[in-house]
Amino acid sequence: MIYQADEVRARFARRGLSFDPTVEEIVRGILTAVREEGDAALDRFSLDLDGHPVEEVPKRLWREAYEDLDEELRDALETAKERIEAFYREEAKGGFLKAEAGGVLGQLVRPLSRVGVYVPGGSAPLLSSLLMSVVPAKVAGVGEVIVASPPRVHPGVLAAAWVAGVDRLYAMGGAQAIAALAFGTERVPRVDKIVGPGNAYVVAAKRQVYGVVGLDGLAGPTETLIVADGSASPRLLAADLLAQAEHGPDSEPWLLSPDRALLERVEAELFRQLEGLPRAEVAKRALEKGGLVLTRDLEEALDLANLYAPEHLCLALADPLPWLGRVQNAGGVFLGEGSAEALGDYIAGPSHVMPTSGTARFQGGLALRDFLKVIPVVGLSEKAVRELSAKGALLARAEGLEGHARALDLRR
Ligand code: HSO
Ligand code: ZN
Repeated sequence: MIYQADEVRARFARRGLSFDPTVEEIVRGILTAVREEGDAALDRFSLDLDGHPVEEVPKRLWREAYEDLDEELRDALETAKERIEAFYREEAKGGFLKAEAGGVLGQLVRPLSRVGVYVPGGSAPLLSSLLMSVVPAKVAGVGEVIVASPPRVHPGVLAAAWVAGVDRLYAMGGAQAIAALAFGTERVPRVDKIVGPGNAYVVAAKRQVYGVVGLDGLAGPTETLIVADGSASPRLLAADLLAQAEHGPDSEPWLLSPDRALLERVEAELFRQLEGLPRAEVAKRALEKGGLVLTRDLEEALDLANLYAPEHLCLALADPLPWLGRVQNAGGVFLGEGSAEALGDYIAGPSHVMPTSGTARFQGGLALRDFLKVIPVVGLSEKAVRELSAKGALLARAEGLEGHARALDLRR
């Protein structure tokens, strides 16, 4: 089914995370119990919901999982890790201290002390998600990175923990894992920030603990929007849409193009390639969530893409670079049909943890600065103190805050 641009515009403009009141309520109960009872509640929920008590998985087992991997997979994991690391090393992390009339003004940049990374269990063991959150945290200089992943933790995830240099790993999942990381329990140390995607319960829990801890963002189902011109290969486009679609029935693959013949060929390719895809059932449902959209021209396609604010924006264009200037809202941009989103998922370099559900309107993909905080520094000269205090006191009195004004009057 090929939509006209006007048929999707209102839907693109309206979208956003939704919150299920039932999930919110269940999660609230779990968070309160873990906060009040610690490990006892954590184990109770873990047994009830995941069939296992929470346990810390010792490093020895990560190393064994790593050594048990076949050599090629081990090499791929190492390459992915090295590329992510090299990418984030490029992100400047220096603060500054600048002299100002006998004093200084500046910014200190400090890594967070302890970060919790949630790695979902679910239908596919996302070992790449571990690398994509842990490696940037490590490059930023985070003191301790603690991973939570639902039991039984997949050996691939353990091996990735070994490669990435995780500090501690707990077999725990769901809202109870988020609670343990946010509040701390007897066994699980409290973290400063929680990052990583998860299911609806994890997302609800993250939202509810925000403020107690920092967050990278709230992830909804994953999505890809491709803008293509007539130069793009229908086979590659269909394959990329299906790679997106196989994630889950709610993930959204979109293709926007002014070229009707291309859309028709992609539609035919989709049916062909669906056959024989192991996750075809899931992919079919996702394809209904997204769609193919005929636009007037590429400008309209880019405007719609900005309105949608996709997690992944793929520009399958003969000459994509000039269009980059038109990109306003996207979690990550993939230039040209060679730079497949699936390469970004695993090995290109930037973290695949990117904003979904339209949150790319206000944030980009996971970056080094998500693991850093900026601390302003004020060290004024005596002269500046005298001069600024008079004006400061004036502003304080305009606010009716006499105590502030007097503190400054004493320095005039
Ligand atoms: N495309 C997913 C990440 C992923 N894909 C992991 C495969 N493994 C969300 O960006
Ligand atoms: Zn993916």
